Amino acid sequence: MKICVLGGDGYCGWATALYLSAKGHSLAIIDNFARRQWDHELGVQTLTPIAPLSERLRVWQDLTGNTIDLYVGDVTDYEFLSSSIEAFEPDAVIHFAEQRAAPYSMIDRKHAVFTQVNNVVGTLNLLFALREFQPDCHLVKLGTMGEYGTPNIDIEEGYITIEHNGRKDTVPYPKQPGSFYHLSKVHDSHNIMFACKIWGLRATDLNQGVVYGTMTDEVAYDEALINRFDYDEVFGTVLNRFCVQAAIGYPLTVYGKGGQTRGFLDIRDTVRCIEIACLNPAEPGECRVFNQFTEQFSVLEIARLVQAAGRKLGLRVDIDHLPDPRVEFEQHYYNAKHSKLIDMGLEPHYLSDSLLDSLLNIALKYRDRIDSSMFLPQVDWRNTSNERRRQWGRAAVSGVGRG
Ligand code: NAD
Ligand code: USQ
Repeated sequence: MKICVLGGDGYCGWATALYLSAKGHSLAIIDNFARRQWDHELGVQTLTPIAPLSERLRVWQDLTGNTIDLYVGDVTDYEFLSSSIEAFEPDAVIHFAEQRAAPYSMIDRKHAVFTQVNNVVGTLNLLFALREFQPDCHLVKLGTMGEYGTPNIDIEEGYITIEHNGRKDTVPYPKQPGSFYHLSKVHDSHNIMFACKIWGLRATDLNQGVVYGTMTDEVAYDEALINRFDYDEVFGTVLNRFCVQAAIGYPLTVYGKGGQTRGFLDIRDTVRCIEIACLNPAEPGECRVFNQFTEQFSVLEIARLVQAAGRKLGLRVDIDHLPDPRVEFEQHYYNAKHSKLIDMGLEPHYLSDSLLDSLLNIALKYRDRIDSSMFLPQVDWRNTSNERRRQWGRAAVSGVGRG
C-alpha cells in the first residue's frame, strides 16, 4: 500500500513509519517539526538523543534499501497539505500530526487556542484534501481514550445503543474530556464522522490509551533510528516518567490518591494496531471507532509495578503523592471495552515484569541525560491563566505561533 504518515517525526509516527516500511509498504512522512520546537520552547529534551529526521531517513535507506518520501510542512496550511496528498496519492493516511499533551493545552489561553487550532484545523484540512484529491483513501486517525473521560458506566467502542422513552438508537458514546487537548480530539471525531456521512469518506478513529516504551524492532537496528522517550511534566506520559524517576532514585510522582485509571499499551502494539486498521479499511461512508489499548491500570498500580521491577534491579524506589495539578477523579469506576482490534488479530504485549525491566534498563542506559527539574508538575488545571507572563518551569513560554 501507499501510506502517508502525518506526524511521522514524532513518537508514535516514527515507530509506525519504520514498521510499515519494513513490511514493504511505500511510505511518505509529513511533518513540520513542531514537536522539536515545543521541546525548545519548554526547555526540555527527550531522554534518548534523537537524530534529525533527514539523518534518520538516510540511515534507514542505507540499512534497508527502503526510501521514505518526506514532505516538510504544516498540515494547517491547506495548499501544502493538499498538494502533498495529490502528489503522493496514498491508499491510507495515518494522522498523528497534532499537539498531544494535555498539560501543554492547559498552560494558558494561547496554548489552549493553539492546540485546538492546530488539531482541529489540521484534521479539517485533511478531510477536505482527501475529498478533493483522494476520496477513496482510508483515513486512520489517532483519537484518544480520554475523549470518553471516566463515566460511571462501561465505556463502549465509539457508539452506544440506548433506549429513551421507549425508543432505541445507536449514537456516539458521550464525551467528557479532561483538557483542552482532549477536547480537540472530540471536535475532530465529530468532524470526521460528519465528513464520512456527507461525502462518503472512509475513516477509522483509533481511541488510543497511554502509550509506553520506546523500542520497536526497527528503531533497534541502529542508534541513529532511536525513538523519543519523553519524561518531562508536559509531554512525558506516566509510565515512561516513573521509569526515568526510578532510574535515579527520585520518588515516583503519583498525582493525588493515584486511583486514576487509564488504558495503556506498548508502542509495539500501537504500530500493529495501525497496520491492522490499514489492511482492513473502513467502507466508504463508514466512520468506525476502535478503542486502542491492551490493559487498564490505576496510576498507583503502575507506581507499585515500577517499584517492584526497580527493586529487582537493585534500585530504591519510593512513591510520593503530590497534590493533583489536574481536575480529574482520583478514584472512580473504569471499564472500557477493547475487543475489536484483538478480534482482528492483535496479540498484545503485556506489561509483565520483564517488559518493565527493559523499560527501566533504557532509563538506566541514558541516566546521565536525566534532568530531575523536569519531574515536578507546574501546569495547574485550576489556574490556567489568561496569559502566562511569569517564568514557569524551565523557560518562559513564548513564541506560540497562532492565537
Ligand atoms: P508527538 O508529539 O511525538 O508527535 C506528533 C508529530 O506531529 C510531531 O512530529 C509533530 O512535529 C507533528 N505535528 C504536530 N502538529 C503538526 C502540524 N500542524 N503540521 C505538521 N506536523 C505536525 O506525539 P505522539 O505521542 O506520537 O502522538 C501522536 C498522535 O497519537 C497524537 O495525535 C496523539 O494525540 C495520539 N495519542 C498519543 C498517545 C501517547 O501516549 N503518546 C496516546 C493516545 C493518543
Ligand atoms: N499522572 C501522575 N503522575 C505523573 C504523570 C501523570 O499521577 O507524573 C497521572 C495523570 O494525572 C493522569 C494519568 O497519570 O491521571 C495519565 O497522565 P499522562 O500524562 O500519562 O497521560 P494523558 O495526559 O492522559 O495523555 C497521554 C498522551 C495523550 C493521549 C492520552 C491517552 O499524552 O496524547 O491522548 O495519554 S488517554 O489517557 O487515554 O486519554
